[in-house]
Amino acid sequence: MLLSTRQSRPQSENFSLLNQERSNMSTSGKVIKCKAAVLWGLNQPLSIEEIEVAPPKAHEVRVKILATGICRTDDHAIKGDLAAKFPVILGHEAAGIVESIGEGVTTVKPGDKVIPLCLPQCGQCSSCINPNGNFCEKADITGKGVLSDGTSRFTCRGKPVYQFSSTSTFTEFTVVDEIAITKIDADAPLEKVCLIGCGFSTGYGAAMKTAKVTPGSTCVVFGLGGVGLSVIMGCKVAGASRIIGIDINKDKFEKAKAVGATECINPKDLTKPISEVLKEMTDNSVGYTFEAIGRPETLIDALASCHMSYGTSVIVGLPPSSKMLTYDPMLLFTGRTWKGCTFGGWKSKDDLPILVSDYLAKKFDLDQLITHVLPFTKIKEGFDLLYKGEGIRTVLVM
Ligand code: PAD
Ligand code: ZN
Ligand code: ZN
Repeated sequence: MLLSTRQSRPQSENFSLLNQERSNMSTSGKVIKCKAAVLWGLNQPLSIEEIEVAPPKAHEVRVKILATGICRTDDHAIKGDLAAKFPVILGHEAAGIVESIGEGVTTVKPGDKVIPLCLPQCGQCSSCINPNGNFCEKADITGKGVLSDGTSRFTCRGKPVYQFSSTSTFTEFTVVDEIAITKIDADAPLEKVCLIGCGFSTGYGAAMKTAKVTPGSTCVVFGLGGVGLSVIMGCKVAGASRIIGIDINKDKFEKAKAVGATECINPKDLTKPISEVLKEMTDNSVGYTFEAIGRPETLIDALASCHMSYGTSVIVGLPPSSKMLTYDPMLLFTGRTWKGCTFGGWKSKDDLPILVSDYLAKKFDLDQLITHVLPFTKIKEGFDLLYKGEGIRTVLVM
C-alpha cells in the first residue's frame, strides 16, 4: 500500500521521502548541519554557508525544505525596502516535509508534506477570529526575525542568524512555529505547489477573494511578474471579460496573454496618463485595478484608473517601508474603493490545503508561472533572472 502511494510520486520525491524517514530517526532532537543561503547585511551577496539548525522547541516544527520559489519580497529585504534583521536567511515561498516536531504539536507530524506560512494563522487573534480578516497579529511585519519564543533556531560561524517572515526557506532545514505551517495533500508535487506558499495565492486571492471580481467585468493589472500573472489567472477564473496587463517590460506580454490577459500596454509607449488611456480604451468601464509592483506612483495610477464611482483598486505590491504617499482625496470622494491585500486575503493554515487540492483538481495551472528550475546552490543565478526580468518564478530545488 505504502509502496503504491510512493510509486505515484516523482522518483526524486520518493527518494527524498525515503531518505526523510530514515533521517528522522537519526536527526530528531539533534542539531542538524546543512546548507543555507545567508545574507550577512543589506545589499550583500547571498552566501551559501553551512549552518546549524536547532531542534524544534514546544509548538515548533522542523521542516526539510525541498523546493522554494524566489519572490520579489525577498529582494525587498536585500535592498532594505522591507525590514529584516541581519544576518538573516531569507525565502518564504516553499514546500517541504516535516522532519520532527516539538512538544504539543498536533496539526502536523514527521513525514507530512507541508507549506510554511509567511503569514501565520494563530486562530486566536482579532484578525483570525473574524471571518473577514487574515492578517494574523503574530505575523512578523516589523522584521523581528525570531520565532514566538523570541529566538531563532539558526546559527552560522558561531553567530545567531535571524529568520524571515515567520519562515526562512533558503535553507535545507528550517524551524517554524506550528501556527506558521500547514499540512497539504500527500500527492502534491512540492516543486510546483511551493508557489502556493506566496506568489500564486497572493495574486489569485487578490482577484477572487479581496476584489471579488464579477463576471463580465473589466480588470487592469499593473505589473506582470509572478504575482501580477496570478492576479490575471484569478480574474479569468472569476469570469472577467476584459483583462488588461500593464508592464514596462514588453517581454512579459506573451506570458500575460497566455494566462488570460486580453491585451497589454507598455506605459513607456504612452503620451497621456495611463488612467486616461484606460478610460478611453474601455469606454470608462474599469471595474477593478490591481497594483502588483510596489511603487508609490503606480499605486496612485492604479487607483485613478478604476471607475470613479464603482471602481475598486487593490494594493498587492509591497510599498517601500519608509515611503509616504500623496494623493488627491477626490479620487476616493467620488466613490472608488481602495483596498489592501496580504496573502490574497486567505486564512493561510485553513485555505492553503484547499488551494493545493484545487491545483491537483486542475482548477489552475502553476506551470505557466515557473520559468526556471535550478539547484538550490545556484540561488544567485535565480536572483539574476529576476533582476534581468527574465524569470517569472525560479524554483530552487534541494
Ligand atoms: P516581479 O518583480 O517579478 O514583478 C514586478 C513587475 O512589475 C515586473 O514585470 C516589472 O517589469 C514590472 N514593473 C516595474 N516597474 C513598473 C512600472 N513603473 N510600471 C509598470 N510595470 C512595472 O515581482 P513579483 O511579481 O514577485 O511581486 C510583485 C510585488 O508584489 C512585489 O512588490 C512583491 O513584494 C509584492 C508581494 N506582495 C505580497 C502580498 O502579500 N501583498 C505577496 C508577495 C509579493
Ligand atoms: Zn492570528
Ligand atoms: Zn512572496
